Amino acid sequence: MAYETILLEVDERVGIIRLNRPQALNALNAQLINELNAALDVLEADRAIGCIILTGSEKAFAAGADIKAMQNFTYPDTYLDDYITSWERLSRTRKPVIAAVAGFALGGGCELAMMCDFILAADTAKFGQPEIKLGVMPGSGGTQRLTRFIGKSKAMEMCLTGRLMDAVEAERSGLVSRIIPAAELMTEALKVAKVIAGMSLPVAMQTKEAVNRSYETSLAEGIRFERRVFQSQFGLAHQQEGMSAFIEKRPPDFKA
Ligand code: CO8
Repeated sequence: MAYETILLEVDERVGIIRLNRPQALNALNAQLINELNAALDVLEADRAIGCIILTGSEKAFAAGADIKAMQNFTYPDTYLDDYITSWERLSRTRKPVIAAVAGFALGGGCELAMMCDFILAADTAKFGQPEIKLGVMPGSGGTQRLTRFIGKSKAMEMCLTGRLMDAVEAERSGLVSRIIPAAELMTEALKVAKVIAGMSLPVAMQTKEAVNRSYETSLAEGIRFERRVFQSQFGLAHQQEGMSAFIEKRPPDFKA
């Protein structure tokens, strides 16, 4: 498939998806989301890919849903077309996904970043849910994921006022895992992605699933799930390889 609004690149075992609508600060429209979803399908189907990076430009990860495209929607349009439900595809990705965020991650852009497994932020990153200023509220997880990540008080303030949060505040609040100087963002993101892609792919996918399970279930159920998956990993050749490599003082090779 030829992409017009994203760029897809592969570096060793890492798939890199770059949002690419520079004229609109990567504002998200139906074409971009369809292309993003198609690229995710391609990378998920390719067993040689162990980790995915989602990124934007230096100026914007994504400045939200495309306001010009949304302006004339009616309620029957949004309801009957189930508007933005297909935008959640990213959150169902089974392989690990890192968001590398520089510049604006606003509205749907912030929500897209939060659908990834963790966020590496450039020191230029700015996060926010400014939908309320447009007369709507967040529609793709902003009121839910942001609240779980940074707590009720701060999420409520951000969603009700639309104020932006800089990278330092985002790190302090637990929204991002680390801040990186903007010029080094992609080098560092790629380094981290290659570490993950060098692990056993099924174990990395199961680890992701188990961590995500903690948001959806009770502690006892979550621990039961973790225990069962952990036990099943003794059925993988990768468990033998990882433990033998440690004992033999050599790096493990999980490629097979
Ligand atoms: N939609 C459409 N176009 C946009 C958007 C957007 N969200 N953001 C920026 N642009 C366009 C501008 O219109 C401008 O185009 P033009 O040159 O043709 O006028 C161009 O990008 C550059 O933008 P600015 O001139 O405004 O650049 P500044 O550096 O002055 O300002 C800002 C940057 C602060 C980011 C500013 O552009 C802004 O406030 N943008 C809107 C942010 C916003 O309100 N986002 C929320 C949108 S609503 C939403 O996301 C609902 C979520 C739905 C779910 C999504 C699921 C994933």
